[in-house]
Amino acid sequence: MYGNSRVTVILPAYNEELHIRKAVDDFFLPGIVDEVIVVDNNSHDRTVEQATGTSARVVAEPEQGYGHALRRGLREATGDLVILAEPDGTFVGRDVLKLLAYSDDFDMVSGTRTTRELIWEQANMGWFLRVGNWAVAKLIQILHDGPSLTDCGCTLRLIHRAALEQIRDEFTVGGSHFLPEMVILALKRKLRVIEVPVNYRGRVGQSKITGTFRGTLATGVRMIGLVVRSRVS
Ligand SMILES: Nc1nc2c(ncn2[C@@H]2O[C@H](COP(=O)(O)OP(=O)(O)OP(=O)(O)O)[C@@H](O)[C@H]2O)c(=O)[nH]1
Ligand SMILES: [Mg+2]
Repeated sequence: MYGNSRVTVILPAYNEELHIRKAVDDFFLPGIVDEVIVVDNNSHDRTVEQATGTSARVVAEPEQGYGHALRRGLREATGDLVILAEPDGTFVGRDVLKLLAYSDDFDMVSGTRTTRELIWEQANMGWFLRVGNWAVAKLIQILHDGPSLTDCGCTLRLIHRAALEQIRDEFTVGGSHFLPEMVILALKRKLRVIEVPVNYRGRVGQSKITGTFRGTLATGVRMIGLVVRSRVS
């Protein structure tokens, strides 16, 4: 509980057997986090087996895709404050506290991973990714009249249930460019959005989106297309 609010953490998982248990333990902050949901997205390793032995609730999302997995988690969450995270070791469980602190004043609190002081040495946040994430975030900020935005792809974020209910019927993206759609819908509804710097560490296990230059570029192009299209439509 945070004050009188129940807190849910969602962990989308596609072949994350190596770290899923540790991630659940790390995010289940005693006395604060009430529910952790692991969304298994057709993993063909031992992710489900590993997650089943934890205190998380495991749900299966058959529709493949980062966005589909997160949207399923958002539908399953029962908390008043809903947090998206990842079970790959890149985020730090205690950073949930940073999001919660700002949730007193904002409808949506997104982490940003482009703050140099919080990027760990092993993190996959080299020059290209850092500038790319920053640039697409600035495009969202400018085209959609947003607050200062410095990262378009940080999964770690919080949304109030009441805010989520205003936008969730309008989600359309099931792929890797889901997050910009979430922010743009929030801005269109005039929800109060802010970013806070969070730790970003090296990944455990194999990367599925930004592990290759090709994958990163494809996601970036999809994101820019969405940001521009949703401005003119
Ligand atoms: N790419 C991808 N990720 C999925 C899918 N379903 C669930 N996920 C999870 O979504 C999260 C994001 O994928 P990652 O491979 O970590 O991509 P990333 O965070 O951009 O990059 P790295 O953390 O550096 O690998 C992970 O927790 C995945 O397990 C899917 O179909 N595709
Ligand atoms: Mg990741």
